[in-house]
Amino acid sequence: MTLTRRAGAALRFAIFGTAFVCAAVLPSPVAAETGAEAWLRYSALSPQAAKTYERLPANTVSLGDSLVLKTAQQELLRGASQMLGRTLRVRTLRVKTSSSPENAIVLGKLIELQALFPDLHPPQVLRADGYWLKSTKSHGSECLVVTASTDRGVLYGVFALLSKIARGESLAAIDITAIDEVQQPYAPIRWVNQWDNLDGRIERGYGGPSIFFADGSVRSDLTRAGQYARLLASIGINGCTINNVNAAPQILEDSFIAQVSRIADVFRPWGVQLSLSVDLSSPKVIGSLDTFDPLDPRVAEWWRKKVDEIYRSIPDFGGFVVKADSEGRLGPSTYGRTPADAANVIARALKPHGGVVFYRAFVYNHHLDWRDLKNDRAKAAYDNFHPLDGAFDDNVIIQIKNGPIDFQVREPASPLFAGLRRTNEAIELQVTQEYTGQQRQLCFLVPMWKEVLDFDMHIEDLHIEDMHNGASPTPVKDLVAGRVFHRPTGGFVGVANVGMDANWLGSPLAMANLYGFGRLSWDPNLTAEKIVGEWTRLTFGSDPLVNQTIAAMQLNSWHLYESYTGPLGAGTLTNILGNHYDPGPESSEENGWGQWHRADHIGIGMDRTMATGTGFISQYPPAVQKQYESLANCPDNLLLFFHHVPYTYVLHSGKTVIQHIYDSHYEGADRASDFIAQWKTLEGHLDEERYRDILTRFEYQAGEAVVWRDAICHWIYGLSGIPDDKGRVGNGSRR
Ligand code: GCV
Repeated sequence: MTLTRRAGAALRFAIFGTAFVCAAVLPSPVAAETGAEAWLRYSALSPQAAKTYERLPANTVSLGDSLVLKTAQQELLRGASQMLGRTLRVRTLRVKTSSSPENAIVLGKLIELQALFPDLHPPQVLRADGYWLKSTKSHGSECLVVTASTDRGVLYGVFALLSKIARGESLAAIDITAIDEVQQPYAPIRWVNQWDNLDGRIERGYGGPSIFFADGSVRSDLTRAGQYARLLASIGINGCTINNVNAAPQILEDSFIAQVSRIADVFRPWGVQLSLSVDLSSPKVIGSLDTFDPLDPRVAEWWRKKVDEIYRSIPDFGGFVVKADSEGRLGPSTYGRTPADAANVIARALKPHGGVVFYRAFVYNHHLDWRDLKNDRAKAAYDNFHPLDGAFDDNVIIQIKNGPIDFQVREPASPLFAGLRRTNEAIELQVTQEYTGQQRQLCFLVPMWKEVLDFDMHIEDLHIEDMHNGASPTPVKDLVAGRVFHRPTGGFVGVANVGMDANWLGSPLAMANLYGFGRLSWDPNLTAEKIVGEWTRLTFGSDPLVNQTIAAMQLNSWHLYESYTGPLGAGTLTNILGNHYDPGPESSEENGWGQWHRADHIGIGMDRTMATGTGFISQYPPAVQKQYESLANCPDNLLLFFHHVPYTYVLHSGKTVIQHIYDSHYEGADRASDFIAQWKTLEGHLDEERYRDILTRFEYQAGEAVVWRDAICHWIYGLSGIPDDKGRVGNGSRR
């Protein structure tokens, strides 16, 4: 195999058949199913299935020696060894005058590869992080090329190849004489946020203590942090913010930055950039300034020096996340400044290094007067950020929660997605199930996220700058929410909150949400069915009964959880002043937090109409306003989010609101108990550890659904005085 190098030097390369074989230390196969391996179990294929891959080349060559490429090759060796029982031979590349053909899996950046295979031209431009899996022949040798424009893209390509093998994709798809697949990420920003505190606790974390911090310092053993980076890389996530958005200013102290750089070191081999949440008052609290006014030149200088110092320790540092003027955190309002003033001063410090600022749109007043029916927390993000559209520097990204309140079990898409046209945006999705069962109950969130990502905002005359090459704006017809970015820098942020628990999130089934977040960030056009199918196969193996049963349970779980915790868009009716988990509908009212459902003796729901309510609906484009403003057009599942109606109001379904609430709670509790029977059909079809663990969870969930059913039905009957038609609730109830 000979070639001419593009650079012009007439060097000739060949793969040496005699080059050394790397004595890679490969981990032993998964022993006990603790869930630690998540979707990267790489369990051994049956001999018959392994045979399907026998034409996979026996050698591997890496064109380059970067850390990430080395990781990619090690991962390939590990996967081939565990799944196929094959030890790939690692070949080195040397300059040679004559060719020595060798079948190989060749890893490397396209620019390097084209020197080796001059005829190799991808069918489309490979954008950053995108990859190309291509079979090719050269001088009689069969090669499978995994290439990309960046080393990180090559790593993603290796993970994709291994995932295909683990999922047993058909021979046609993996036939090295036929494979030709380009995958490109939809957006450049694919990050997770961890809400870890420096003392080791995690805000809204349900999977054990922090993998990064303990007792006010960075952990000495960062093994788990490295393993986490591997999991993230395997689903295309390229950034991780390691500390709580309610940030301790100490994170920016010199001594702490030195500690944090150790975490960056374990992320780096996996192409995961580290970033930090920062407190805007840091220049005053840990600096020696008497102000943190973003327009004060001393404050700008403080940020500049601090950022320079960080990059000296962490050259690939990603940037900052800012939560300000929110839930008691200080912000630019202290000095009468805007979020743009605050974001830009930090962005300008980061700009020379290529860093970005994620400024959260979660800015609201939690001391609203609940007696004023015109007040509405849902309006806050749009009210605060829409007027600033275009005022943010180009390395600022506004991070917007999927809905206008706060990760409730059902919310409409945030109108801010259509309200920022000249500003970078990222959608913030919550993987950790704060309001959706806290990993103790099953709630697969991909179907919920899809509803937002696919929601048509009805903007017809929009021009969007091409995300990836900065080309001139292209017109788009329909704007879906949260995934049509108007500017080149945009994407997805997931609040993950994994912890030290062996299975990361506290429940093996909850990991479908982390997997799903990564897959949607890569390609939001994937269906929930496809994603759950992949995840189940990777996590539980190939038994069709196991796959069908678990996938169906996951796909039904969000609607089920909604049915007994927050029907008709009323919110979760949970204890918002306490654990955000137990039923507590009274806790939403008569306080300033603004998670109101306005239930009284006559009716229930927030009137957010333009005609008589808070006017929130006016923040949407006209066609969406039309959909939500009128009772006739408003979908039942968001009715109480947008309208206050009497309990006797008749839904599109033909039921009254009160009867729907009774029925959905009783049906929900019954269906939760059906989960037990469905799970029991899997006994003997999967490992005992996970079978038992998950069974216990479903038994618990069935009990919790009854607790919710009784609490909400009792509460609403007490308010309305209207008994259940079916005699289950109210005077003379038969149950
Ligand atoms: C990190 C909700 C949560 C808070 C969280 C906040 C946020 O209010 O309950 O724990 O704070 O969202 O997203 O900033």
